[in-house]
This record gives sequence, C-alpha cells and structure tokens, in this order.
Amino acid sequence: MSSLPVNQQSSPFNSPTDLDQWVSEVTALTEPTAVHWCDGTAEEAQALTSALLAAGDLETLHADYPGCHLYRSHPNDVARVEHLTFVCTQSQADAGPNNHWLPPAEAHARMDSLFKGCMRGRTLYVVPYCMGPIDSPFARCGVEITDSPYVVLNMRLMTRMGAAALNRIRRESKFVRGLHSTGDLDPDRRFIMHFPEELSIKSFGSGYGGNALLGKKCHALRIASWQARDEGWLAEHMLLVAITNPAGETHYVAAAFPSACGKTNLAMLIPPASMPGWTVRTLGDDIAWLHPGTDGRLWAINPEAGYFGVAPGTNASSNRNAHDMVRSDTLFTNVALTEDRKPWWEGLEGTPAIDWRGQPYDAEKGPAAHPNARFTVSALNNPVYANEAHQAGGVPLSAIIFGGRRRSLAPLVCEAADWTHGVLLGASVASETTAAATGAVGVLRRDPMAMKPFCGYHFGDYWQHWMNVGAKLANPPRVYHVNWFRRDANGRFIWPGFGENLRVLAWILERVAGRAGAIETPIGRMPTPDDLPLEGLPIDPASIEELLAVDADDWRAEFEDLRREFNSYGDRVPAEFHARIDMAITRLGAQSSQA
Ligand code: OXD
Ligand code: MN
Repeated sequence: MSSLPVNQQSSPFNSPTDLDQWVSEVTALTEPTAVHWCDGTAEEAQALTSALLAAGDLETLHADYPGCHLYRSHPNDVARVEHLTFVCTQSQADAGPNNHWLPPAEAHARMDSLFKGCMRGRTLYVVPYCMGPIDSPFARCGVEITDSPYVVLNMRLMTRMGAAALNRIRRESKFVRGLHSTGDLDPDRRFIMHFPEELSIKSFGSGYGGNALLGKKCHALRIASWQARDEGWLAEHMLLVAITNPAGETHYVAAAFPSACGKTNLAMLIPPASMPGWTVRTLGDDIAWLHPGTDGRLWAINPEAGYFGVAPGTNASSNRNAHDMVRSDTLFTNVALTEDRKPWWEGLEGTPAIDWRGQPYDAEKGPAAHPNARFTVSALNNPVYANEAHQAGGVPLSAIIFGGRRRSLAPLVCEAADWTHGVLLGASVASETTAAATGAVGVLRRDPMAMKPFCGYHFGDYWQHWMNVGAKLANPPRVYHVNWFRRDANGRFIWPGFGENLRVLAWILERVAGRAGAIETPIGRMPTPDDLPLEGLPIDPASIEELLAVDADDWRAEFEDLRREFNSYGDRVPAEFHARIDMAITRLGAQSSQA
C-alpha cells in the first residue's frame, strides 16, 4: 500500500472532478502528511492491519481465529453519542423536534475550526463506497475521508468499498461527502453533524461505530432518509430476511427494532427442531432501503455488505450462525480475552482473563466485555447469507414488522388493519434503552419506526411520507407489531424468543397467504392461541394467554400518551393518526364496559 505525500497526491481520475476538488480542500484544511486513495483490495487491508499491529492499536488472537483482530477504543468512546449528533438544515422546522439542530453555517464553522490542522502527522484516507449492490439503481454512493485506518478496515467490511465504487462515483458524479477525524477523542470536542441539503456529513472526535463509520447510520439512515423523501422511497432501520416454509414458498420480510433488540439474531434465526422444513436466510441485519415498484409492491435492498453486531449475548444457542461467522476475518472491538487470547464476552463459556480495557479481569470493576462490544464482519462470512442480497432490483416485501423491548402492555404480535394503521403501529414503537447509545439503560422511550436516533428530518413529515409511499402501493406488505420481551410478575421473560420467534413469523406468513386465523381487537388483529403454531414448544397455556392479553385500561393510557407524543410534533403529524387513536379509544371503551 502506498500513501503519497500531500504534494504528490494524484487522484485516479483523468481530469479533476468535484471529488478531487473536495479532497484538495480537505487536505488544505486538515494538513495530513500523506493522502491515500483506498482501492478496497485485500493487499491494502493487509497493509493497514500490519501497520495497526505494529503500532499496538490492533492485537492478534488465538490461532483458532484466523484473520481476526482485537481493537480497543478509548474508554470514553464506546457508543453512539445522540446528544452530540445534529441535523443542520436551513430551517430548524425541517430537522424537527426529533433532532438536535444548528444552522448549517454555524455548524460548518464549528466543525472546520476543529478540523483545522487535525491530520498533521497522519495519513488522510479517501474511502469511496457504494451502499447497495454496485449495479443497483437503488444503491447510493459516498466518499468518507478519514484519518483512522481502523475506520477504513471497518468500512471495507461494512460496505462495497474501493475501485468499483469509485468508478460509479466517476460516472454519476453525485455522492455523499463524509469528513471524519478521530481528533484527540476529547468528548468536549466531539460532534457528528449532518447537512442533508448538501448531502454531507462532518464527524469529529470519535472513532466508534455509528459515529465514525459514516456509511452506516450517518449516510444510510440520516442522509438517506432525507434523500429518500425527495426521491419517493424509504430508508429504514430494518433487518431483511428470506423465510421459506416447508412447502418451499419464500417470503421476504423487513423488521424494525431499536438498537440491541435482537435484529441480528432474528436476521440469522435458526428454526427450532420442532419446525422441520423451515429455513431463514439473511439479506441484512440493520438497514433496508425500500422502493415502491412498478408492480405496486414494495421492494427492498440492504445497502450494507457486513455486520457491526453486538457481541455480548451472542453464543451458540442465541445465534449459532453469528457465533460461527466470527471465527475468521473478524474485527472485534472492546471484547475481553481469555488466558489463551480467544475473544470473550458475557454469554460465552470460558473465563475472561483480560477485560475490554486491556486490564486483568476483575469482576468488581464491571463486565469483562463492554456491553456495547462489537464484531465487524463481512456478510459473506454468514453461513445463511441470502444470494438475493446481490440482486440489483432487491426483493419484494410480504410483511413489515415493528417491535420494541417492552416488559408489559404490548402483546406478542398484532396485525395492522391496513397501511395507515401499520404506519401508526410503527410510529408508536417504544423500547427500553440499551447500551448501544450512551445514557441510562432500561428506560422506556418512544422510538418511532426504531428511527428516533436516525431520522434525518421532522418526524411529522416522515410519517406523512410513509403515508405517501403507501398510496403508491397497490399491493403493500402487511404490517405487524411484535414484542418478544414481555416479563412476568417475577421479571422473567415469558416468551422464549430467539429461534422460537419463527412461530410468530410463521403465523404472519400464513396470514399473508390468507390461511391463518385472527380476531379483531381494539388495537389490531391478533391470533388466538390456536392460530399460533406452538407444537413442540414447552410453554403453558396461561403464559400464551398473558402474551396475547389486551388490557383496556392500560391501552387507553397508552393511546393518551401517544396522543400527547404526536401533539409534541405539531401539525405536521398525519391527521389520520389522531383519527385512528380516537377510534381505538372508543373501541377500548366499548370493550371495558362489556367486561
Ligand atoms: C447499531 C445501532 O449499531 O443501532 O446498529 O446502534
Ligand atoms: Mn442499528
């Protein structure tokens, strides 16, 4: 790998383009020692890895983990920082109450003063990438400029990075510009700024995941959601799976859950032994871009090419596919180590010797792996990766599922009456917070469509856009809400989750096929215990009743709370939401007076 000194840098373009000009401007601002245009080859990755190993920034692991490495982030830089993440639109109203906002000129000035000279003594990497299959009309390209070789290695695993993307950028000349520097990792000098009107991102002071791998949350969700609104599609925080039933029928399903609610596990689900003949294959585990097709269906691609998954809790019984796929060519971040240098995290067998900070493990000092420790791995490592993920036109969706982590109230599953009701179900997602973002864990917060941290514009406009997309669909996917996380009076999970979730998916797909029953309730259509395929599941009937119960008083309170929540977004919220809430409350009233 050769990085050219700044005064000799040359782009792979024959004639200077917008990209060259931007790289020159950034080079002048940040003053790196060298500039390297990434080509995405294995040799380049090897050279970067060797340099990071030599500097002590990466560590090798036990020989049973070929091609795997451990990276430890700065202990103050371990998660996304929502309070330091801004959407900078000309008008504050366009960013909406769901985003922190600064006027673009002020944000640029603040960021440029941080970027000034920040790459002295460092190499500036130009990382061209494509979100989505290179030949897909639905894919969108970007270029991340970064001074972190760790970020380059991650971007190579997470996106289609390198020469092919650069060629497409040269052809299209439109790309998202992402400028990133780890700076000095001072939390007081850390900001993630988005300029959707300019299709650009500036991120300073963090080297961690969603703050620094700009193709992921910053581009593929915040900027893409804005681009999608302008262009008539949807950029969503959704996994994407292919599910085949014993009769050989395959359906594609997208599902949105807030961070660390098991999207990766659901995307790689292994059917229980008592459901022979079913298979689940992964197209994506975090982000889906959805396009209305000329056939009136909704078509989906996964813009990513790899997984940045939460390690703790991943084991042979929770997710054997993920457990197996991280045995080679995986970049681990903030996991612990066993005595013989195998990666370790809570939920695995064995004993940790070194904690995520690199210190001898001491149980008094907290978990051995950081709760938001991650693995970055190419999707090609996934034993159940679906070939359809490479299809330029994507896959047609049969169902969209929303869900949250809720210890009470929300039943195991419920079906929307129609698209409008489905949008309301998505907008009402709430979940207990997890370690994926800084802040308190376990607090219930509203997370509409699991997009609270990621929607690049006003939520009211976003919900209206969902309605507009639905209006274009003669044959829309059915919409569902699920909750795997109900707890009993002793705080124990009632539903076993993991592979057993396929039972709920099976009911959903049988509904889509018009073969499964459901009853109408004030909150939507629900299965009776007899409608769910529960054969072979050791769960008592009372638990199933509890999972499917709808408590009229609790739901009335929930709808009142939702009404307050929607009111806080003002008059941009679709009027249908209020009408549907009124309708549900009336029905709940009728239900409790009958009781
Ligand atoms: C993620 C997240 O990393 O949602 O995917 O936080
Ligand atoms: Mn996510």
